[in-house]
Amino acid sequence: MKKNRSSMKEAAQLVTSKDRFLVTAHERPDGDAAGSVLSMGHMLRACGKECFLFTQDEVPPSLDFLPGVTEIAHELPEWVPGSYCLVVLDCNEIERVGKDGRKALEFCDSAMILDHHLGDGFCGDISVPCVSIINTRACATASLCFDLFRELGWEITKDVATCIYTAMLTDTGGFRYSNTSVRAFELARELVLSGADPYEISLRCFESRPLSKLKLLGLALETLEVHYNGLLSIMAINPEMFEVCGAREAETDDFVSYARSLDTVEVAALIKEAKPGIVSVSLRSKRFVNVAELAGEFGGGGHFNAAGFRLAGNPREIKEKLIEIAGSYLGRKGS
Ligand SMILES: [Mn+2]
Repeated sequence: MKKNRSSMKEAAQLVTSKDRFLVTAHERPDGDAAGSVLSMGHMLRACGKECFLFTQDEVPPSLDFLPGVTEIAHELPEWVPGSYCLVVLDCNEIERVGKDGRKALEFCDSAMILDHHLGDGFCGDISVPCVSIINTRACATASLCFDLFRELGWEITKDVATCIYTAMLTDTGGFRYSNTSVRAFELARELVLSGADPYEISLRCFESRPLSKLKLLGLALETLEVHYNGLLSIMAINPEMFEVCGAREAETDDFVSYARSLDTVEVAALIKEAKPGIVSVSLRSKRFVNVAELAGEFGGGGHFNAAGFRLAGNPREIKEKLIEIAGSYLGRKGS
């Protein structure tokens, strides 16, 4: 049996059989990562299970309205190995959890992955029982959490609906991206019926930006450049810009969408040097370029239309290499 193709029923059986959970997601958590971890935590606790919520990095301030967000820890406690079920959400490689990912795995006697990114999962690499549901068609990992709760017959509370709705809203870019499916709308309807407030959540997600962020966006837009007749757009941010604006790294989460919004663009990139020598690149595409594959050439990954990678190096050199390699991807179908 291929371990990355478990059924929801198998996942439900694992959850039912365990009492203690360590729930985590990818480092630098976004709306889907945090929303998935919190919805899982709320549901497990409501069923009398013990759970420890962990993300390597802090949840961005823009998501501090999520119910229970302060209960997510960013350090692992000293534990006896082998007594928890590890739940990994919104990523499927243990390294994506962060530097403590391997340590988290040691605590556990079983594991479960729920994710919608491309990848095979780590079940094949570990010896403990492992359930893996990787569905790249799911609009958000939180929608898979929802399916699991349904399978278990658990009732969705207002807090859980708020966490899952936020995850879906952010991962679909406000129900605009290519993952915005019929199922996404059906699920959104159910979540609103369960108490999620669409207007309030959208205000918190999209219209509660700190001044520092808009100032930084202004500087970033000044750097916008295009290549290959406008098919490729690139924006860049350096440490001085963060300094001048008093902005934090997490505040740049959606900047690449401005580069993508240009009429001629197929591929957009944001090259961000938050700390000197550490370069994060966010990639987006509109139609035919698989940016997960493009990111893979630099050791990263993600989805067909949204991906990224992180490297130590010189941002100018990384940009030159990116322009060259992106050119070959655009040449396959571009003008
Ligand atoms: Mn996601």
